[in-house]
Amino acid sequence: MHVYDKDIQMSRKKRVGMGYLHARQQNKAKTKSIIFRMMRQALLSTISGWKPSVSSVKEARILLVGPVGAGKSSFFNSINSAFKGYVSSQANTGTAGTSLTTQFRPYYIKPSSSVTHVPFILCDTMGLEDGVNTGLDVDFATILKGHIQDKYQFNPLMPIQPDSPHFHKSPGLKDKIHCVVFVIDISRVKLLSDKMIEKFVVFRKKANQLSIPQLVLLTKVDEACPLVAEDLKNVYQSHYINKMMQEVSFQLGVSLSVVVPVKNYYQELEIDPQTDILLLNAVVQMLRAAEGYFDDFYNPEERSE
Ligand SMILES: Nc1nc2c(ncn2[C@@H]2O[C@H](COP(=O)(O)OP(=O)(O)OP(=O)(O)O)[C@@H](O)[C@H]2O)c(=O)[nH]1
Ligand SMILES: [Mg+2]
Repeated sequence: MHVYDKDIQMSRKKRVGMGYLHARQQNKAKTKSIIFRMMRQALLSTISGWKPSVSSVKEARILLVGPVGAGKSSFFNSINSAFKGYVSSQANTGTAGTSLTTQFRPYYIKPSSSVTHVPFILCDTMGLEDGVNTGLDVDFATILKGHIQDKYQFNPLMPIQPDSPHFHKSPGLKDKIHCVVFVIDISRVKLLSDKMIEKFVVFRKKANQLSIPQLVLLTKVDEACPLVAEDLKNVYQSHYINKMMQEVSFQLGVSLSVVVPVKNYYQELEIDPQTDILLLNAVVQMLRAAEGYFDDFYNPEERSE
């Protein structure tokens, strides 16, 4: 055989080998993608099948609070996107020095063809600032008790007045907050000022007094760790993410089991099943926490406080 033919034969062998490997990798990626889609669908079904154990309440009201720019509004947009099946941006997001969100905004998520019932409302709020009272600071307890209605404009100079058109005089159990979520940018956990931590401690005390369960949502995990930016499935293996989860649990005095990492949609044009899985898992944790709140009302008649 001519040397030249041999070369061709070798390269053919190589090519076949490489082709085989390539096909195997493609199959693996396909299987992975199918599994992620199934997991995403299972989470959507779990959420839409969830019902509060108190019949007078149809949806869990989840309150998002946290520093300016932490990703509260983006979290609502991301969850809305996960339910819609495409990236949507109903709430305004971005950076503006002070809080971009200045109103109290309870957001409903519309059912779609794949999800017939969405049993929660995400309540977006104004961002907290170091030392400065942004308005939410004075209205926090009033929100928890269900007195504040959609589109209330926070006022740092004074709390909501009972004669305000946004003041609900006699809220029922369905109007109260059933779970508080502290939203924090994971890269800023180490940079939280004493004043901000003090605010969280005060908020936690108020929520505890009303027996409202709390969760900590750590956002922007993609920015915090290159391994996670490369592949979101590394989120629970990342040493840095783990360290920050422990740090925030210590700083705020919450158990590690209520600290949930997520990545929001912030620049993507299409949804991604892996991002959805983290986001929807956060919602499942929130509903489980809210369930703890409703357990207090199980069997006996609804209590008004
Ligand atoms: N890389 C990355 N950026 C994010 C993520 N979530 C939010 N962002 C960005 O962070 C910035 C602030 O996000 P917002 O959702 O507006 O934050 P917010 O907490 O509502 O801010 P205020 O309403 O001003 O208090 C935006 O520019 C977002 O694009 C995330 O998970 N990863
Ligand atoms: Mg906002």
